[in-house]
Amino acid sequence: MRTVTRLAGFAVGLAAVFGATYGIGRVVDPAPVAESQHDGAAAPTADDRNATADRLPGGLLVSERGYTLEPVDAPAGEFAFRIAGPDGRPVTRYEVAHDKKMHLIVARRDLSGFRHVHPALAPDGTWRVDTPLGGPGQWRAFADFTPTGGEPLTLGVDVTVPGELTERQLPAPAASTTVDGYTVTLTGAPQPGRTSPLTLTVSRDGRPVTDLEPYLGAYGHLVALRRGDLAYLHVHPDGTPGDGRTRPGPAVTFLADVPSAGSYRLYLDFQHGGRVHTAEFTVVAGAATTASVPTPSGPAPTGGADHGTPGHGHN
Ligand SMILES: [Cu+2]
Repeated sequence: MRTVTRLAGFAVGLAAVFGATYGIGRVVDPAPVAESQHDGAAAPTADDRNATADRLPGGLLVSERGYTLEPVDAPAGEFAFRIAGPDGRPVTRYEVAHDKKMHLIVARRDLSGFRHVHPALAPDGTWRVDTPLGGPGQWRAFADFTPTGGEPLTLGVDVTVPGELTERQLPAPAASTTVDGYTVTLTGAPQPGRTSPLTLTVSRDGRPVTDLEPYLGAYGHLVALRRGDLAYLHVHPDGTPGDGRTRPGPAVTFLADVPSAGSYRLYLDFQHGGRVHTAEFTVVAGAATTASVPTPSGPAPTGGADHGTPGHGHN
């Protein structure tokens, strides 16, 4: 039973990931805790520390590898921050990734209010943008960037917008959703611990959209946030415009690496008609390992892209 073996190994891996990320994610200021954990426990080697950092999903830490995300006081209606570098000074040199030097993603802790914006860099290293924070609540802001001479990083920080807030329930998993008159259908299911293809198919008025416009160097940009700690997941587009094989819709395929079972919210940005639209999905990874095991029926799943038909057992 290859599947059973894999699931068992998987559960052990999950415990490790959850143990690490949950402990950190629950603390107000994660960076010092991460350091004290490393310093306090049986003196891990530098290799151990690097290995741990490599396994952590992005966005859980406000400070990593010497770089720290520092919100800056800003006028009403504006959001501003800096990235302090290893020398303590604001970083002013960045590499372009996905068409931009800085991607700022925000979402409330209940996974509502997602926005993905691109701030402007001032010469002193301050990033400024019309605030994407859409009202009261506990927000998480993610800075996704590559400092010149460094590795890609996603740092995260909590931001509170005062006022009356209404916690929103996470919408139930669904195979399709609508946004701005478009219907977007998701096929594929993320499988913890391995790369899973997710395909999003865009239609409008019942007809496939075959003239998607490149956005951030791809026909779509997908961000996934994990419920509970808002781990920020890298989801890479499979193919780029102009590579001779990637078509401008209706289907856009991504390769997702989710680190654990659990619920995730997917946010697909795509451009059509000169405007960016965001379609949102709830997906549950590894449902069979946490819920009751579904009764086998029909042929065993073969894995991969043919998952994700409605009623696949994810709930
Ligand atoms: Cu971006």
